[in-house]
Amino acid sequence: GCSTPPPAPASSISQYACQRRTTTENRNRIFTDALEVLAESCEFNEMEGRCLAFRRAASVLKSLPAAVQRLEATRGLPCLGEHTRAVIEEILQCGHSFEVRKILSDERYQTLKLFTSVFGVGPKTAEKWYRRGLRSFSDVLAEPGVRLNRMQQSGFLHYGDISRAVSKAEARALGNIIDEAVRAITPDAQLALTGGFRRGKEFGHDVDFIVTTPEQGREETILPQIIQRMKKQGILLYSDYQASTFDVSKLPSHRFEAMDHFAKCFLILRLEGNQVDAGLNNAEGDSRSWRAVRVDLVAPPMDRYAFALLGWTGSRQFERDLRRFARMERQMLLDNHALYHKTKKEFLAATTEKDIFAHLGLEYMEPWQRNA
Ligand code: TTP
Ligand code: MN
Ligand code: MN
Ligand code: MN
Repeated sequence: GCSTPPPAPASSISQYACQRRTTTENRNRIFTDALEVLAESCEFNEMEGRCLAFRRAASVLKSLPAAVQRLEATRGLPCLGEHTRAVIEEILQCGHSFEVRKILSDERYQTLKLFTSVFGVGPKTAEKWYRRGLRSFSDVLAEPGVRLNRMQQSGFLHYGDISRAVSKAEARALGNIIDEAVRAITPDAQLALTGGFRRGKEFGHDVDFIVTTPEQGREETILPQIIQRMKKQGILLYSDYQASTFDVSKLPSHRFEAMDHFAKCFLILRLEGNQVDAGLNNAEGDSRSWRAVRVDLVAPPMDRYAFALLGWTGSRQFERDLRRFARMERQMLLDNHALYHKTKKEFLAATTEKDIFAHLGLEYMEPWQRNA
């Protein structure tokens, strides 16, 4: 290149994702995809520190308004270490990273990636299967020593459908179905889309909803009722319901990245009106008018709604950095239930997400700016 681009105002970019506006438009995908492979490989090898470092670096690159075209453009950016810079430089020079290529062709990485792509199979189980010498789904399913739990059985049963991305149109259709159920059960309930689709993503791995009721305590019974209704409608393919273990007297929770205590369910639903003809490229001619979709529902009490909505909207990196920012910069503890001021020893109430950002002294970020 001949013309030198103006240097990025690197010093103005925060190390915290909650102080960067990150849309779904990622101009640095070539780099962030590579860094995410490195992060995942670290995760499989239980190197959490390095994993987080790669994820933070990828997140910074996602927030940039333009593609990185020269290594100098990354000077002054936060969270980019030596290793990340070397990967970026290699990609700039050769179009790919040799280290990433090596990981992608590694049998252990490929196998763990395959196994963890099954609903209900985490890194621990995947590792266990790998150490048994299992390398494929047919290996797993033929192994007498492997006992699949109910979730994993459904994961294998609906593998083709639930590993296929969910579109915005499909998310909308599911929203209508759930809204109808909620309306029929409790007309004054509040239902909202959350997760990746609330952030404006075009595709997702599931669809996330949050539901609450003005009547305190009523939210604890609404999920079992929704589940019952869907079962009667014949659209419930799998349901894992977890009753609330939320206890105000146990706040604040000090657990990092722990799941919240609200009533929730992880579902697989049958969605009618399949737009793709499944029979087209299928030797068995398995043409169906429906597909299976993963759906998550969470039901916090109304006075926790803003915290739950903020927590479930994500992205995961955005959430991590919100909590880290609260702890490191404000001496506060944030989780899906509450915001607690450690030195003042008091809870900060909130009815909207804007209240929480304001308590934290952060500029408000719209959901579509939280794709960190
Ligand atoms: P996901 O549905 O896993 O992720 P996503 O919607 O951002 O992206 P996609 O589904 O398209 O892959 O989680 C959404 C958010 O919900 C995420 O920030 C983590 C949060 N979450 C909780 O806070 N508690 C929970 O128990 C679960 C399951 C998720
Ligand atoms: Mn989701
Ligand atoms: Mn807890
Ligand atoms: Mn989810």
